[in-house]
Amino acid sequence: MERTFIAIKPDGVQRRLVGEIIRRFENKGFTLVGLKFLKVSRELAEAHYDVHKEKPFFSGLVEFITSGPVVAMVWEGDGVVAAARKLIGATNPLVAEPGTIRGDFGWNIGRNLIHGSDAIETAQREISLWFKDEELVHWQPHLMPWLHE
Ligand code: D4T
Repeated sequence: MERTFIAIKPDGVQRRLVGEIIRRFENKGFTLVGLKFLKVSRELAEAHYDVHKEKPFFSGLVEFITSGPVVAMVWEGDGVVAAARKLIGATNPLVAEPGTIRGDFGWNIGRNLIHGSDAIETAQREISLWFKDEELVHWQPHLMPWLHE
């Protein structure tokens, strides 16, 4: 089953949006298989944003993600990687559609509330970076027949 990595960044936590964001993923029907609340180390932040290490905003990204607690999650379901990106909205909250998380709650690109893996391969890399295998929970959602034929 397809999985994606989602992180509620320090701005999402400070703004008390944890419940609202989790509710949106639950309502959509995806299954939560991993969840932790942590202060991110510089090492983890730099590894997570490795693809951006040459960009001018890299050091600001690392500073910000390590500045406060983060909620790290793994969600599961057919098509979850692309669907999560749709729930999250465009990188710049100013252009993110209303109805998306960034469109409804964000304003500035450096405070865009949430991260979601951008492809299946990225999701696999990010999940193994943030979670050990034994931290992911295999369970049978009893709602499944009502969500998926
Ligand atoms: P993340 O990775 O946080 O889910 O965001 P996106 O996938 O939507 O966008 P991204 O990888 O291009 O950017 C990562 C992160 O960097 C911030 N950022 C981005 C920034 O501060 N200034 C910029 O000019 C860009 C492009 C926002 C998200």
